[in-house]
Amino acid sequence: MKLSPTQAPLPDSSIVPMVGQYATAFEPIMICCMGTHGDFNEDGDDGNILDLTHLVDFIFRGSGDSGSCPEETDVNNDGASANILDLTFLVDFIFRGGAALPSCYY
Ligand SMILES: [Ca+2]
Ligand SMILES: [Ca+2]
Repeated sequence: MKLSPTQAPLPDSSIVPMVGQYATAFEPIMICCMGTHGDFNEDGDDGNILDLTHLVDFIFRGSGDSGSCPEETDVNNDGASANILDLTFLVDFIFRGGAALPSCYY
C-alpha cells in the first residue's frame, strides 16, 4: 500500500535540541515509499503488471515518468531508480517467482 507523500509536522520550537553553533530545527521528513518497493504507476499496488508496463513505457518509449518517489521505483533496492535492473527484478518477481519486493522499512 502506498500513501501520498506527507511531511512530518514541524516540531514544537520548545523541544528542538540545540547543539553549539550548528543547531538547526529538524528538517521535514518526506515519506513516499510504503509497504514494499515497486509501485511505478503510483496506484497504491506494488509490483504488478501495470507497474511493469509503466516502467517499460518509461525506459523504452520515453513516455510517462519515473514516479515521484525514487525509493518506490528502486525495486531492486540498489540505490538507482527506474532502470533496466529494476525492470529485470520486477519481471523476475512477477513471472519467475523471483525475490520478494524489498520492504520500504516504514
Ligand atoms: Ca502500482
Ligand atoms: Ca534500482
